[in-house]
Amino acid sequence: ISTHGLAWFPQYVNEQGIKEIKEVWQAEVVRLAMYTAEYGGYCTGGDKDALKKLVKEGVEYAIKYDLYVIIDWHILSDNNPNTYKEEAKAFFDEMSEAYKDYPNVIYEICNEPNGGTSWKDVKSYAEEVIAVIRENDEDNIIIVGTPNWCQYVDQAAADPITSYDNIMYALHYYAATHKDDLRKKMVNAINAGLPIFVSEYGTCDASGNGAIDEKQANAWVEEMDRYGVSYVAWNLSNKNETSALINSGCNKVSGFSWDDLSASGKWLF
Ligand code: IDC
Repeated sequence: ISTHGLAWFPQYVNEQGIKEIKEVWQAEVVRLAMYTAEYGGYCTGGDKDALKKLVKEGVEYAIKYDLYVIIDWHILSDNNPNTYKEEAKAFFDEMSEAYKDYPNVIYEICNEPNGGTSWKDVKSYAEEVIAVIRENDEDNIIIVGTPNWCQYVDQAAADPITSYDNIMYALHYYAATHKDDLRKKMVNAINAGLPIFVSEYGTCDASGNGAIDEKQANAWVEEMDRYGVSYVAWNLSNKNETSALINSGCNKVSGFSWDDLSASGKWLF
């Protein structure tokens, strides 16, 4: 399960809620989504100390309850991860120094390159940020985003990062938008030897809204299970949008009942 943007929905990072992600939802991984460039983003006037504090609280609860936790540098409107590369290096230097001894922690260094950002650009960014992380933390998993909102895994498969180990590549889908073609890309990349992590998906369309496509959502899960691919649902919030797992009228931050869940929350549960 992924949080929504931590700057907007900080309340879901709470001990009981994270505990329930493990014990009630029976998820094995929680993703902490920290936007870099949107309103209140880490690199666009957001409160850096408050955001880092939230990330650290989330990580510590995840460690306590034996979950994997993804620290997600959530680029989106900044398009190209190189836009805030220096900030990313400083951020991951601090995080990897803090968590090098906890295999729970996974670093996702660029959510979704987009806007025509090439794999070459992503790869050069990744090699610089990975170098910083590996100075501190020699083996925790690092997830690298792929071009076109994490759909062009074929480009990464054709030219993977070879100078470091334990690197995975992100594929993201929204089931009402991305169907057979993207599933084929996933399978081809896996067959080419690329380790894929679906660090974000939705059952609705790519806007995070619109109708749920249950048939496609189930087809994705079947295919991911067939290949042992891990997957993380967008998003744990009560925002009034289809992808939010909690109903917009529910203000609880843990202890959700069946009726508190949205349709996508019910599907996931
Ligand atoms: C969406 C949120 C929405 C928010 C928007 C812009 O659901 O509430 O207003 O971001 O910040 C992604 C992105 C993810 C998107 C999601 C749905 O990683 O940030 O969240 N999506 O559009 N990629 C494909 C879809």
